[in-house]
Amino acid sequence: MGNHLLAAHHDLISRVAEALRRAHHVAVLTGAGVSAESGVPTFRDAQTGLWARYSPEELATPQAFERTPHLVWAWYRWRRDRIRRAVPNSAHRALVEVEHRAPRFTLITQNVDGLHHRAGSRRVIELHGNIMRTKCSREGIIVHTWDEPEDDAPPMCPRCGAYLRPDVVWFGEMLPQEALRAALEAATSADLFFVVGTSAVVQPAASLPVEAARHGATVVEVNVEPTPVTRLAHYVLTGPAGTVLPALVRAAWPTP
Ligand code: BJW
Repeated sequence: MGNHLLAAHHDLISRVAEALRRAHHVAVLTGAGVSAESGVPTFRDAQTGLWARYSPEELATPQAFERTPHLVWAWYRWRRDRIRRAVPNSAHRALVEVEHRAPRFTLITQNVDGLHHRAGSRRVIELHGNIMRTKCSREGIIVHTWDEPEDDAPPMCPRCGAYLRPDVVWFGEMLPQEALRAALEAATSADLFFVVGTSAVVQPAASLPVEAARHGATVVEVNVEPTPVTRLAHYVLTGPAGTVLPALVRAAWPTP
């Protein structure tokens, strides 16, 4: 976002910054858009490159892994490579700053890329797992060391011989129950709830801002385009998270 756009936002940024300074419990829900400026592709924006012809619904399901394990494994291997090369951006870093400043802070992410942790966020609720962890597709046990086969075949579980898979949540699978409980508790107790870089169409994460608003939180959306959250948000900051969030932090806590 250019300076002229930030100028147009000035009044809005000041008001949200004031809310940020006064908040007792700030909760933030992030999605793929927060990592877009680190070069990690989002799910529902126009896909580019090798995987452009597949939708997430065709790859991120247990059925896809059963039908075409090589294809699904190759997709995750490709994504892990990109994520390893990516570095956290100014949006991730601004959220670390908010964690340091807010009396209580909860970061809830749908992202599996671990970039919030790498930026320095300490407590992160990962709703959809982590792409760098691997588990047995039969028993669900986390497997720490395994050999990457030369071809696209998924590696085998050293205990039972079933395929290994990434420890992420696919469509039709339950979210980690403790993570979901903690996210819901945060959404219903926060007084300020940010929704950053998510299309807000995937459940149950998409219900968190709705619950937050129902329980009295001020909801702030940061996104480059409208989403289903836009109509319930009290403030909508339109622009890239990597520009909007640092501007907000600077306005809330100006450095001398
Ligand atoms: C920027 C930006 C910049 C870009 N700055 N912004 C109730 C009703 C209807 C359906 C369901 C329901 N309950 C359950 C379902 C089914 C299903 C579901 O929700 N389907 C919908 C699609 C309709 N949900 C599930 O199956 C969930 N399980 C579940 O509920 O279990 C119980 C149950 C099972 C069965 C039946 C009923 C109940 C599991 C969902 C798991 C989602 N998994 C994935 C893959 C994870 C692994 C992996 O990474 O491969 O999670 S799918 C994918 O979507 C991934 C993401 O975390 C998730 C959300 O995507 P996100 O982050 O919002 O990304 P995008 O690309 O969609 O959006 C990017 C946004 O950024 C855009 O808005 C851009 O504008 C913006 N942007 N640049 C700011 N610089």
